[in-house]
Amino acid sequence: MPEFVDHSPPGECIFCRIVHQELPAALVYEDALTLAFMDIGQVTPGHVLVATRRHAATLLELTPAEAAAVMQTAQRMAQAVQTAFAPAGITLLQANGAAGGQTVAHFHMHVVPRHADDGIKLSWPRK
Ligand code: DGP
Repeated sequence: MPEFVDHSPPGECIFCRIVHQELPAALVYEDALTLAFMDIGQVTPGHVLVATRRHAATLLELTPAEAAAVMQTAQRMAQAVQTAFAPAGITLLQANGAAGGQTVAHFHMHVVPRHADDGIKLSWPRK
């Protein structure tokens, strides 16, 4: 069982509201299963979120087709940010559950353009 439970009342998930155009967002891509829009926080310029069109809280709830579509859209967005922002690198980040760092309970993947001096520190234990 996933440890993360989506407690959003029906219709009040913020990303569902973006999907249904009830909330404004800078939409940059959409297809049958996914959409991509600019993250409101912009960790670095060009920071994009890839979300499922259907409400699913975490990776564990995606269909195989949705999981494949998310990665295809993430690659498209990575190509787009590479062209538009010429980053030195690109980080994909996808959090599941509060303990995994997820704050919005609607599946999404971050596509973050990276630069050597961007100040982002990914803390990851390395041996
Ligand atoms: P995470 O912490 O991985 O669940 O990422 C959630 C992201 O969602 C966070 O980077 C900020 C972004 N976000 C939250 N609310 C909104 C919103 O209303 N619009 C947009 N575009 N992004 C949002």
